[in-house]
Amino acid sequence: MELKTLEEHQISQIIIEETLEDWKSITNVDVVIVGAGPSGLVAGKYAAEKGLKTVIFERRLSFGGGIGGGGMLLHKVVVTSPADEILRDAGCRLKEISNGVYALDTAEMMAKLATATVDAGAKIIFGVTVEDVIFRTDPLRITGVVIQWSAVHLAQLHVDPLGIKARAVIDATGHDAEVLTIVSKKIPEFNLKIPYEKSMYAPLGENLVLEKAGEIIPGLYATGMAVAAVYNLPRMGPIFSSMLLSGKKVAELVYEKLKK
Ligand code: 48H
Repeated sequence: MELKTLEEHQISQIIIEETLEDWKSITNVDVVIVGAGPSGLVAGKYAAEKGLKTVIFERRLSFGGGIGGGGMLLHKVVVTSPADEILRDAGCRLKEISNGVYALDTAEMMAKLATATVDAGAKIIFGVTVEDVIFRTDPLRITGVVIQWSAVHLAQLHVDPLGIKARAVIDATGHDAEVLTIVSKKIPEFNLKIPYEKSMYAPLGENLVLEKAGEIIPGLYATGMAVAAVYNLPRMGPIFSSMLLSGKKVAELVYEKLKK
């Protein structure tokens, strides 16, 4: 077997040209999703399946968000019906514990959800932090996000960011609801207050996160734990049904809005 080799600069050229081709298209999209945790991945999968041009910006160099940590680092996750359908749709194998109650490995859930999202056509970009939003007035609305390399943030360098245009932005940043928090601090005209989540009450938290997931202010949606932060809803611990179902719900709401 003869191994094909490349000169170092040829490797660099391929990376630079291929990356730039993607980035040209990423600067103006239908949907920006902030965070590649469970809710963001599911939102990305269903938005892309509907034909929406979708990009997920993830601060870290991996996907899955809080899935990998399971419950106190134990490598199983619990989901209940009908959220199991989303996981089956992504090819996950579930163990039925009792009627409508399932468990699966954290690694399988992360890997297969991400594969399904990528296969649906969503782009996941690692190492990018959303640090601000873009807005317009008349009517007042969110029209995009402001991004920076996470490494620049970590090094605390003063580097100006880039702006990305999006017809819809989804905050899937988890407990801190980072995008919504930025809006609450920087654009008082939206009159948005973020009370953050309540203490644990799993059944109530699961139901309310699913019920309240949606468009919070024009152009900006919340899914997953970000919903709990906006409405002061109880946390639910390591059960992921409402994370998955709220991701799907938000993707469908965005599609309904954008197709008009
Ligand atoms: C780019 C960012 C930014 C940013 C954050 O925390 P996540 O897993 O979020 P969810 O809501 O999909 O799932 C929550 C779940 O994991 C969980 O914590 C539960 C169910 N807790 C219940 C309880 O009681 O504790 O993922 C968020 C992702 C992460 O990967 C972050 O790195 C990323 O978003 N992120 N990416 N720019 N500004 N902020």
